[in-house]
Amino acid sequence: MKVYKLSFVLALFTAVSAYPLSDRMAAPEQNLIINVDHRSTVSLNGKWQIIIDPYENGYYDYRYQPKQNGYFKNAKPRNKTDLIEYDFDKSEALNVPGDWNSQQEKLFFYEGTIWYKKSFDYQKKPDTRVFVYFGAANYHSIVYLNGRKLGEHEGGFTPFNFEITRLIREKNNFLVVKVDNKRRRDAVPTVNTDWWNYGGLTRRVMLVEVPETFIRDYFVQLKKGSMKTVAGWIQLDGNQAEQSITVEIPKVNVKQKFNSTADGYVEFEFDAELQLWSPDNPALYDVTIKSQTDSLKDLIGFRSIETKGSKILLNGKPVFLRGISIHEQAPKSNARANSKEHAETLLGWAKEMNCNFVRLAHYPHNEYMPRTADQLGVLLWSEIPVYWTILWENENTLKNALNQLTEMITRDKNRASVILWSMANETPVGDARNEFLKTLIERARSLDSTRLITAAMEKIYEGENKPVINDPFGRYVYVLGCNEYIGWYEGLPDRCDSYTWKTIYDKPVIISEFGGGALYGFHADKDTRWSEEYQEYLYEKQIKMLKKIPFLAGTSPWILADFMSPRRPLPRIQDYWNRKGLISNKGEKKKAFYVMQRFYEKLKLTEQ
Ligand code: GCB
Repeated sequence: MKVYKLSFVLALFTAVSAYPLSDRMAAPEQNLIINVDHRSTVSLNGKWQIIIDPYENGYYDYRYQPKQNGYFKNAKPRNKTDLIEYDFDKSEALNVPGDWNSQQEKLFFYEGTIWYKKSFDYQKKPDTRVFVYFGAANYHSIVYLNGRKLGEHEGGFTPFNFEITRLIREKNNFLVVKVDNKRRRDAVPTVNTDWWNYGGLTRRVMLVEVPETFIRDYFVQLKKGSMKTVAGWIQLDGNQAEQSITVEIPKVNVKQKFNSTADGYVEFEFDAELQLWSPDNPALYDVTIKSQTDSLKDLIGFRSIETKGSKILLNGKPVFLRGISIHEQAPKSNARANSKEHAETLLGWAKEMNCNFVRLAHYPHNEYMPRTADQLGVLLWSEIPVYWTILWENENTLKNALNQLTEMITRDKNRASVILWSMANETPVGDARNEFLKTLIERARSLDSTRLITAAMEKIYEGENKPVINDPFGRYVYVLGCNEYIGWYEGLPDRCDSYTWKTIYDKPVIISEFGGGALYGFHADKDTRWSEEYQEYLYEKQIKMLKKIPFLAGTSPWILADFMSPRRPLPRIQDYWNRKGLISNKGEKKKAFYVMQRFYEKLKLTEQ
């Protein structure tokens, strides 16, 4: 890694936010390069050789101490007497990007370490820095190039990169990654979730080539509360920190000049006559940032998002979020989604249902999702996997959650589609939890003051059939998410008839989950669990109830498509699929899909 002057390093920190230095030092995201799609890159996708290593023999010796000569050395016998008990080049291969579980039957339930190795040659370019970039690896990774450790990363759903300018050579590079998806009680998420623990290099891997001093990060959005003032900042990375920088939006004749400080940082603000981005008009502008040493393009939409009482205002006008929740499950497949095509299919299905909103559950999805949502005009909720039973009092757990939050916001903060950052899902009420989540909110606000902050919470009952939203954490969010399963985990669908909802907050509420399971093609009467008719009836009853909630600002039922989960073993019905999808794992639409489609169509018409 490049060594910078201390003042420069400190300045990088100030550019991001005001959290304790010790904390920042530990955070690998300080180096995160954004907008890799518009950079010069070399793909490392494709076949990688692997070694399955359940005992971590390639890492620990027989005294359980880290080895000097682990598998990351990619060693070969030098003579016929040499003892080397592994050989990447004779080992099997897996596709990257891709989870390992869906690629080999023997890895279907596997949780542990797999070593990945990719060999490659590289044409060095003058005055160019090179980074190796991972879209995501689940869950914990240690990365080595040519036998040298580059660093580690924890968290399965956010990108990370390491500089390799000095280590990379023209011939025979070998990049080795130890990926471990063992669940841990102190991790984020913890041991218990309702989705498949897909392991491996689940997203793309590439080399990113940048000039010696480059534009590493920037924020270009409308200023909070404004519909014409663009405000933001730019962060250079490299030794030539003081530069003149321009921000150009050619379509509206914007060409603004600024000078970065000795820290390579500049804040700016200017007015522009912009068409505002919205689901009906997803206007995107070519924005180019040019420094003396670098130039980088992005495609950015401009919109405002606020709340007023129980309303969400998009560009100053109330908007009802006609949503659906989505897991990162590849369409018609038992694999994790990881491509543009997957994003287009999933968001295309949502649009077909007349949605203008999607909840990306329960972790940051791959970058194709927000980029495609920007293009298609879909509003997004994006969240981190602070789910159910996190260790609230564990300092490292908090650091880890903060880091994942930071990486999510760093990557996606220029996407107009993203309107909500969500801190947590269905977490138990308590002081330690509140403190933990408040720290997350502070971090989110310090990184991005323009978006709304939410969390999916639960209701309690004031009396039979009188649910009330009163989670004390509700005080700290802008929008309240509430998950409920009336008619599925709680009574039968008719129960919805008698419910009257209350909230103690004057804030918008999104019913961020409701639903029930149905096996596509299983037909019976509406009282028969798992039938499409039961699910259809449940949705009809839910909709009737939801229409009576005066403070409702949106809905994102559970869920667009069936998704894999080890919690769902019921033979011939579930077979390890959560069947609450409105679309089956083969892409077939269930009856309830059309119930939502009609409901949203009517809402859409009344809006116009
Ligand atoms: C929930 C969780 C979600 C589950 C869902 C279910 O409340 O937030 O992750 O998958 O219920 O299907 O039970």
